[in-house]
Amino acid sequence: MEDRYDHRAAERKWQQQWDESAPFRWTGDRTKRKFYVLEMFPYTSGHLHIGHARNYSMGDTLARLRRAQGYDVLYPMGWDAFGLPAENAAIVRGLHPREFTATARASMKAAMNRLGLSYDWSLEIDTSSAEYIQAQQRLFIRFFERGLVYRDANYVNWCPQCATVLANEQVIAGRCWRCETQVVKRHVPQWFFNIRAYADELLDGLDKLPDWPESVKNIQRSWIGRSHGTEIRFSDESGGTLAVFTTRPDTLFGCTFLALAPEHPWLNDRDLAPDVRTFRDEILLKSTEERALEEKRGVFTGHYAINPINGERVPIWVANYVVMDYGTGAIMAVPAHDERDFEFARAYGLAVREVVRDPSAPGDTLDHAYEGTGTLVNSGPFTGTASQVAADDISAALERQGQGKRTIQYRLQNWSISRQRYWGNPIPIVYCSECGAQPVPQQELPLLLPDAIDFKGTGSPLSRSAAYMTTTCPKCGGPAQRDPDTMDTFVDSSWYFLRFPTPHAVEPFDRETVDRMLPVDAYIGGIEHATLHLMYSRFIIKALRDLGLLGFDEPFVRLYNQGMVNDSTGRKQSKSLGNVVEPFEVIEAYGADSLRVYLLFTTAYNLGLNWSDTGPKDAQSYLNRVWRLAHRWESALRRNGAAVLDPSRCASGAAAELRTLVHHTIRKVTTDVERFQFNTSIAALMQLSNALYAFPADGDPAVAAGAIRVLLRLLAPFAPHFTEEVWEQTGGQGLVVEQPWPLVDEDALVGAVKEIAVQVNGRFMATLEVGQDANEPEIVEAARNHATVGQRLAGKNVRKTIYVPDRLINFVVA
Ligand code: ANZ
Ligand code: ZN
Repeated sequence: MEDRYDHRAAERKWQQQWDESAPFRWTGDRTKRKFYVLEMFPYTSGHLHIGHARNYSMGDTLARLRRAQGYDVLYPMGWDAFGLPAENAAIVRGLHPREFTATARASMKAAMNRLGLSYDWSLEIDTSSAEYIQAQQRLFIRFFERGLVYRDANYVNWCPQCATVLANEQVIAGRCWRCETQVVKRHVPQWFFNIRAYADELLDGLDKLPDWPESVKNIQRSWIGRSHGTEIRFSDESGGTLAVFTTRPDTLFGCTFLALAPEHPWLNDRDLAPDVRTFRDEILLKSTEERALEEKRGVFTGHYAINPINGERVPIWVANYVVMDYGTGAIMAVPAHDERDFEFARAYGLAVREVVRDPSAPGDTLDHAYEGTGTLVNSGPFTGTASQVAADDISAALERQGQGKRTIQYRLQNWSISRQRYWGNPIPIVYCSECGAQPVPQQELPLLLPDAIDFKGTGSPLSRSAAYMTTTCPKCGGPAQRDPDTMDTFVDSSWYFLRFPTPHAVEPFDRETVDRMLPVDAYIGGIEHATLHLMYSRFIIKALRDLGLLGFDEPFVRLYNQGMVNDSTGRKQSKSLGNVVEPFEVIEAYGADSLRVYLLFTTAYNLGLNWSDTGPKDAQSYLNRVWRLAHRWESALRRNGAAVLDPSRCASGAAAELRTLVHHTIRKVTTDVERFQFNTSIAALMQLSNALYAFPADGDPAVAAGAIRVLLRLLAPFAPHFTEEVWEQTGGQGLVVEQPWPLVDEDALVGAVKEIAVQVNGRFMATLEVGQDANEPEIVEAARNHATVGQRLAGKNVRKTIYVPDRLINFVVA
């Protein structure tokens, strides 16, 4: 064996070999248990950054473990290729987006290969390919036929810089998620996915995802924003009606005015005084966020409505704090009990009438709104009733009169998917003046983008291509126009994980295969996708299930949000700060395996990692230590080619101790990788390496060799090139990846210790070392006697003790 490990030569050699022999092919072997590992596929930006490297190292390590354990592993990669990066590059550099995408894809793929990632590249997909376009258009048409996608003219979020519509999820603090330009409202015809039809299931389904981070589930919960209340119909003087949504029907007698959002359609049907029109037009230009930052402003429309509970006449105002996309876009204002209404009423001298008495401050002079509950006052027949009871009684009374109904409101809006951009999947719909919107016939799919396009001007670039736009109606054969828009790229990413098993099929996916391979067992990606991608994907799966196209409810059973890789001082990496670490340079200097080990060893996967320039070097030193170990025992290794340790040679002394540690390490690495605790698995491997260094020089060489082989096998998912090279240079049998995963021999652990995590009320308190054969009562006893735990439990009543064998013990105290 050579004296030193040459990472450049070894990595080149093994990558080439993997390329040729394709050992990572998904077999689809139905006799095995399936396992689907997936990282959120990247935009084809052209740059693979160090955060990607960390993310993909995690998925790869898990995929390698699962394969070795005998699972049928699906671990694919693809490209979220449509979208603005390519289109903007095209505009700025005069490149066609297709050329930009092809180059970007090639360089990112090369970088992935240099990291040694074990994707099955035969399953690669590209959302901008004709195959994918075709498949998605088929899906779109199925949704269209079932009314799950519909067209409507609506006020939408508009980014003046990107000249496109944005979904609510793409507006961050009032700004475009991409270019940070202030978003405004525009009235445009749009296609919408009816995601609201699934609001309840999307919300309630979160409770059935125990292996999702609580933070993501909470973001989704508040994004869906389910609210129980009453819709109350006020009539206006011209015989029309105005419905308001309130969560406090008990305050109806305190309503002193109505307020409408500037977008409210009621305003379209009236003659408005000039000052009303001016105010309205001014506010319409502002984003919701901008409006919220302003002081509360409004204007009286000159019209009145009738309060259905007492016949009172109340003025109708337009106000900047009422938003169109919640409830009905109109509110009954109750200044005495709503802080916003109070502020508004004070500013314009509108009446404030107390109807709920604050039990803690009777006789209050109303210098603020009281938003709590209490006993009703000034409320006709309901006076003296408790507010919760009154809420029910008033709603019931309104329902009897046909002037109200109890409803549920959601913050979640339907998903607008029309984008006035070129580089996206064309919407396969044709407009005929006779027949209306008609889907493009199946045999004409895919509807592809025209190659030649004019990016100058506003609106959709496709609308300027006469050759593209002009067509005939599939129904009557008359002249017709195409839809000038393309689909939001989040449509592409909302179902791509169904496509991998059959990347070239005509049908979007194969039901039998996806029913077997999905849900994804481990999905890895950033928390920034909590509301966009992760909500859309859940919706699409539920909709496809209801269309009878697949048979499961959720796309991803386990979700892992990896932490960010920051610079050494904890700042976010950015071009402008000049602190970006290039994976290529690190790989060149220290090797891909050193980078992988460093990225996984340094901290827990979900924590931020502050880059350290010496980190990859330290990881390299560790690998070199393992190399020297193999060098020292080379001749023994040559006689012992497999990862097995013969128990009959380990009866006592150093050999017995080493055998115990080996099996302890197998267990630790196996369970820790399964739980995404890569850092502690690597720590265990280091510990085993140290023990091997301490193994006596005159000890049994067969024992040392067997232990080193196990070490190499366990290290292989983290450092795949390195371990193959050691294996080969020491005459190992076959390839490391072909070796089965070592099994724990429980006999070896008798007398050894195992680690149990101790929690109190679910909070980690201590790690307990107990004998391998300790039973539950002994462990409970030991945990109670642990200093920290004992202190925490002192004088407390333990209501429940939860024991998860070999893992943890949790005391629930009052
Ligand atoms: C009268 C009232 C009286 C209200 C009171 C509150 C307190 P959540 O909990 O978020 O569902 N509201 C309804 N639609 C609105 C819109 N489009 N724009 C701005 N505000 C709107 O909030 C529901 C409450 O928010 C509703 O109940 C309504 O004000 C307001 F003492 O109605 B309430
Ligand atoms: Zn027609």
